[in-house]
Amino acid sequence: MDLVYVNSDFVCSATASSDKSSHDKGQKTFNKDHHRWTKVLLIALTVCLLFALGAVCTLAVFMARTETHFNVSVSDQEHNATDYKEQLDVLHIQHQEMLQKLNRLNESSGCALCAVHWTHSGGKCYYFSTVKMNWTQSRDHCVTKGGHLVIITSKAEQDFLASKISVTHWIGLNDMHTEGRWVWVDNQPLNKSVEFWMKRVNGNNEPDNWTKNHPGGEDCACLGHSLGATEFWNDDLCTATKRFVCEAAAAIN
Ligand SMILES: [Ca+2]
Ligand SMILES: [Ca+2]
Repeated sequence: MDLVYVNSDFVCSATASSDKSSHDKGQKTFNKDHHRWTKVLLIALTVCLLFALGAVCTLAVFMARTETHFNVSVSDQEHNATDYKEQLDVLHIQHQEMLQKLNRLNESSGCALCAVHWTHSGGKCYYFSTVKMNWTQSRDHCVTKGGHLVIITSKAEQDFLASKISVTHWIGLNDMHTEGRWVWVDNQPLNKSVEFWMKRVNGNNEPDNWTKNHPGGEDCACLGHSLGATEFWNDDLCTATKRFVCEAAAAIN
């Protein structure tokens, strides 16, 4: 019986030993696979990181080049703008000098830069009427003379015209179609930076669209006021009769 038990122990021991050996082998296999997959994952992760790093570097280089290009471009534009402004200033000075020469030439030699009875100034010709007409008649009369009711585009022009008249004259400005929207006879809206409406100390400025004597208001502009001052603009009743100023291009301007 003891032999049987001994054999039985041996069998059990052998079986247990065999199971342990098998378990160790499985564990080793599992560890090997685990290490292999860990290595693969690490390699893959490293490759991804290298790609990401490469992309970041490429993006940084691209942005640096773009910024450099943008800065150079802005610098060029600023330089060009400065050049153009200087050239424009030079041209403006040359234009003014040429106009002064033309004025002197016209005054001294009687060269026909303008038609008879027209006065030359600043490359334009002006006709100061001696007869009175309402605004519409004045406008049409200027056209028949080859010009148009005067369009004032600068302080110099305003000063020149004001120096030439002693009574109010129609100019080519009206707000007939829309009250308060002043337009010149060439349909250009009044430039708010070049307007010379009469201002009064008491605040009763022009244009006032005065309706006391004429309910329809005042829709036509004139240089000077009927009360005397001629250096500023006033709005008046379009059917009133006044002298007027026509304008036309000079033969050389
Ligand atoms: Ca008006
Ligand atoms: Ca008025």
